[in-house]
Amino acid sequence: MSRAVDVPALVEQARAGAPRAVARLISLVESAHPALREVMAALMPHTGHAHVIGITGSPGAGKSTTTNMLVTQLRRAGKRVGVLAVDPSSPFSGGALLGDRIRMGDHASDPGVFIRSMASRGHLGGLSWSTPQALRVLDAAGCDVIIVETVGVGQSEVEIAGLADTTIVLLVPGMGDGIQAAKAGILEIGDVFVVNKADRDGADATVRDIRHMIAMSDRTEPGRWRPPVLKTVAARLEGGAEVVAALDEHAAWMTANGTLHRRRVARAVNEVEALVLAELRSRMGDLREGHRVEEQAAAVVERRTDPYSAADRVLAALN
Ligand SMILES: Nc1nc2c(ncn2[C@@H]2O[C@H](COP(=O)(O)OP(=O)(O)OP(=O)(O)O)[C@@H](O)[C@H]2O)c(=O)[nH]1
Ligand SMILES: [Mg+2]
Repeated sequence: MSRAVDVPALVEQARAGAPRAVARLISLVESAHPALREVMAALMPHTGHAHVIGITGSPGAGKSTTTNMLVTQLRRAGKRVGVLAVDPSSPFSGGALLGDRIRMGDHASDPGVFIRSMASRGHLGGLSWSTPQALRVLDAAGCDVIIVETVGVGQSEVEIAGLADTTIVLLVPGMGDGIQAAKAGILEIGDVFVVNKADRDGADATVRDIRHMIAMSDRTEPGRWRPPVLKTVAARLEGGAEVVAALDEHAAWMTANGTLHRRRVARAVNEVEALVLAELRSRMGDLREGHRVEEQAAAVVERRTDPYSAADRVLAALN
């Protein structure tokens, strides 16, 4: 099933910014291709530059429209931008993203913008290892900023936040949102809060609500980042400059005090653990297929051994 991959050539083309090579590398990630080990090793020296931004918010809040606005803004500043749309609920990329593709149409032919989608269901711990790898591809391709947006339903917002350097929490006017935000723990994960659809009634009240909740939380403690709360009308590209300024400020703050490094280590912990668990599960499957577990289980039932000793033997066989 897996075609032979000329990894050094692909990596070189991706580094030169060839969109097809970038797309191909991301589909290798999506399909958990065996060549990934070599791909990641080759990419590593060329990564670490991109500022990874996660956008989270309830369905329809304007994540895609805001992404489009931010890309416009970042392009004006001459930045090279990657957009990674992750669909954790689907094993297939494509269809579900059509709407988003159209909304990103402004940038579809801009060589300074990479827009890629990726499905991650069906991999064990899929999101936790596949997203960092896709981000690494875009990073090595020279992106200054990468925006990660989730699509589809049921995504874990907190999980997405764990994959980004800076997390934007997108809200829309309306009292309910503030309360929902607190409930969902969104207050804790946001580095920049954006009240989008500020052309609607109640935007200022929602801004006040969120500011109030931040003021009441432990996020005002000395030494912590105090998240700004901004207003946008993404559909009319209004407020994008302020959001980008806040993102830059957050990046500078994180770099200066070591937060960026700590966050990235925490992210790599998840990635490495996910790879270890996937490997263990795969070896466990092999043992099971060879009836090694069954042999031990039978010994337990026949009282020739106890379950702990049986587990010890299985563990020894995993190595
Ligand atoms: N009035 C108004 N509408 C907006 C604004 N921004 C986005 N919209 C509209 O809100 C709708 C949803 O926007 P999207 O960007 O698709 O929202 P999303 O969060 O990506 O949605 P999902 O990916 O489906 O969760 C679209 O019809 C947008 O045109 C805004 O600032 N004002
Ligand atoms: Mg969307």
